[in-house]
Amino acid sequence: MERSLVLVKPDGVQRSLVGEVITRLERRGLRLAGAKFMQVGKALAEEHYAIHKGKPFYDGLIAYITSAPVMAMVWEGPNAVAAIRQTMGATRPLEAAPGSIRHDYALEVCRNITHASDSPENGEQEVALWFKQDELIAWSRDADKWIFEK
Ligand code: IDP
Ligand code: MG
Repeated sequence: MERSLVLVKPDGVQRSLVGEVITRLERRGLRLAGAKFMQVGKALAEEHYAIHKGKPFYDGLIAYITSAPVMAMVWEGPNAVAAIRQTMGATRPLEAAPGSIRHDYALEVCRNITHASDSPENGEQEVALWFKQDELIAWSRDADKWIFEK
């Protein structure tokens, strides 16, 4: 079982796509483990995007993620990281597969609607950065046995 941080970034929230993102992840079979609607401060933004520090788009990226509220969530499931990134689509919307969120709702890389963790290790790290332990729910769904093999 893997976990991924998922953010509906400020453009997704402003464009009323929070429900759409949740719907797609729910329908895929992933299980929600935590969620909070929040305004991201500069410190969290800089820690979350530390790997991009020094890149030409870094300042714009920090400004973007702190510009308005985000919907922060944790989704889990078997191979959740790869499955979620597939549902989101490639970073650059014009390279995203048809049917993916970034293909269907975005045009520009700097307004690409969502964030999702890029490896199981980063999934755990990002979940720990964004959520306190008591903000996460360990639960099972009646449908789990019809979605997860074990
Ligand atoms: P990811 O969100 O698909 O994991 P990353 O390469 O980790 O993509 O980049 C983080 C975010 O930074 C992207 O989602 C996008 O919002 C922004 N970004 C990445 N590359 C560029 C760029 O070349 N120009 C502007 N923004 C970029
Ligand atoms: Mg990334």
